[in-house]
Amino acid sequence: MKVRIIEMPLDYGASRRGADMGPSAIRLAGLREKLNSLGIESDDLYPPIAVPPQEYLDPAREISRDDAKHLGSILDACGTLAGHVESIARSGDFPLVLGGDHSISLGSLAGVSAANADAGKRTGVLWVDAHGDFNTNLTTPTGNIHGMILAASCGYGIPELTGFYRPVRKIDPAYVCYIGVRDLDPKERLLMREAGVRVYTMSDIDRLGISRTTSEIAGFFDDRVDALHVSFDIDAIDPRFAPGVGIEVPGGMTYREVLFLMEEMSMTGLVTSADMVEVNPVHDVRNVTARMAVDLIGRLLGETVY
Ligand SMILES: [Mn+2]
Repeated sequence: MKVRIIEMPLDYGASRRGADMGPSAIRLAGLREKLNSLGIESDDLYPPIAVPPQEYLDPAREISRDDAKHLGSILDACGTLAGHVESIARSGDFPLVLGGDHSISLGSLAGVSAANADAGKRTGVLWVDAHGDFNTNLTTPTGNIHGMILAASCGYGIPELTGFYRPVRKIDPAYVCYIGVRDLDPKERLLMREAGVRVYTMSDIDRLGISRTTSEIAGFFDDRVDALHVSFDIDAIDPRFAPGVGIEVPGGMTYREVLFLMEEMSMTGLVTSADMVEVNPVHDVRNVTARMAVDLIGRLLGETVY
């Protein structure tokens, strides 16, 4: 297996600017060196996907509505991403997508689900996030597409998003599990309940402990799916540890807990693709958050201390 790194410098799915610098920060924090040290073969997509900064978006492509901001530009960029991710997944390699805000996962999920579905594999999704990202145009308080991506991938929302790439539902919500959740919008929570996703909130981690929580999550996927996509929003970590994020929500997972989570997910043997998103260097301190992202990727790909 080879890890194929794709950089997605896109930040217009969010209100706070700066996540477009996430891929550079993660690269400079030593991602390639980490993979080399683990003996993992890897490459970077070159030339990278061209994602114009917000100031240079093409007005002719820029469908934008108040309830789905920068829709046209996000669909364009994610369409290119989905094609790359699909072909990597089909070849049996590991697509690793570096965001960017969480809207890029529209492309990752479309790509992996297309490849897996054609191979007769059920795709599970572990959404590591402070947020639900399960709004639609009707429930969103902001119109920011990064808050709608998982709902859209599960078939909820405007047809431009739900029918993106292929006119089918990408992910069965019965194969979706969250961890780290602590900030949901009221109508978003109702839709998550209706969809039937599994959720481990911060209170669940407090109640069960991280060890039992992760073993339940491993069992959840082991019973249900053939391939697991891990979508890691760095804001799942408490902002005391990871200040360089899109939306800081206090009361998050500790650095130790997320490292442990990634180790345990690696040990399931199910993980075949991943995103690392919402690293925001504008708000970071000496690139510490990007360095955490590198360590998390290492653990997810099999690194252990001893
Ligand atoms: Mn997110």
